[in-house]
Amino acid sequence: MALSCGIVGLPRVGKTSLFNALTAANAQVGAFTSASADPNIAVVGVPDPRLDELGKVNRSKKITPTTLRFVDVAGLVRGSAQGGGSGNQFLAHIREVDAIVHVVRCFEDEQVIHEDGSVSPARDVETIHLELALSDLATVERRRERVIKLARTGDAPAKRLLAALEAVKGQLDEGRPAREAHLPKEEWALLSDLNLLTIKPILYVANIDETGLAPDHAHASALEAVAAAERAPCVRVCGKIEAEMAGLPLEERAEFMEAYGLKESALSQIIHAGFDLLGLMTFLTAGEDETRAWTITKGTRAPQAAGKIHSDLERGFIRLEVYSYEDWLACGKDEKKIKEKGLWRSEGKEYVMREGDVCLFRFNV
Ligand SMILES: Nc1nc2c(ncn2[C@@H]2O[C@H](COP(=O)(O)OP(=O)(O)O)[C@@H](O)[C@H]2O)c(=O)[nH]1
Ligand SMILES: [Mg+2]
Repeated sequence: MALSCGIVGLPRVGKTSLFNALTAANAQVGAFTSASADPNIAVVGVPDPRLDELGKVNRSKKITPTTLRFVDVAGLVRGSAQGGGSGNQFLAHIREVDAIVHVVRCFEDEQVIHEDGSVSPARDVETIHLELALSDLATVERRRERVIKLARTGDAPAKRLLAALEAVKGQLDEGRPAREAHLPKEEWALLSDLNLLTIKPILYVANIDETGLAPDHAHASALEAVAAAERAPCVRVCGKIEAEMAGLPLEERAEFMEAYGLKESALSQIIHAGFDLLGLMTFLTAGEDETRAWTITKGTRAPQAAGKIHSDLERGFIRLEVYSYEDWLACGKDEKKIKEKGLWRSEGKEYVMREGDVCLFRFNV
């Protein structure tokens, strides 16, 4: 399963522009479109120059990047939870995402109507937080209704679940995110199937225009302050410019970006911040059939990493033969030299995987 991100934000903040920039999918973008319930969904290959290099040298028939799935839903408006706008039914489409990408308008443009009449990142973030909390509150209350009778009969698991639900409800009632409830890990596990939105990690995206690149840009800085207070990452992205650019061939895109002073593409920034946020890393496999990138959680040991490729590799794990991509580059992309220098390692079951490991798993089933 690809890692998935749900894009949220008020209407006309640039969610779909960002989605298009990320996916080059050209979903409908509009200045006055009403909220449509159907989400845009795209699976995007994560660009990784290491794959291209390894693939070339290994004469690989196929190169397979790791992927990210983006879901772009309609904008939340103030009062969505009470059925304002088209309500918040569409949030169901992002209940199962791994992380939330919260897009906030930081650009001024009189042609594009703002839901609340002016650009104000901190206020907009509050609006969305509240709507997400209210949506979770409804979910929690529904579950509570169902479990409360059983809990009253003295059923122990039901009582435990009820207590956890009430702790979370206490936060949500105040408009606070569920994640701020003080619950032990085992209690959180009881709530996992609720797929609460306000426990998901958030990545903020300041949607800026060219002026937003200045470090002291007022709107972007305001959003960064909000994100910092929540210890959440925040990236600045020119959604519109990048969406326009998405249709261009790669070389022209680079020129375009340079002309605007953009250093890193939206996709690349979001991938970096997102991987960091979720504690993820990448290892690589290279060969004639396929060169491929694999996503794992930091701290994963060799057999479990092997299990990502195939369960047989985990079950029958013998050892991992591995070198680092950096060493491979330093050795002129020559595996023989890596071996000569003793950089071709053989690792056992306890080995903790490192970013950029190029791996060959030995197994026996
Ligand atoms: N001036 C300006 N307009 C933008 C920017 N980003 C998006 N827009 C425009 O804002 C409108 C709404 O964008 P859209 O991506 O559909 O917003 P969504 O409702 O959040 O999905 C469109 O007309 C976009 O072209 C930007 O950075 N600057
Ligand atoms: Mg949209």
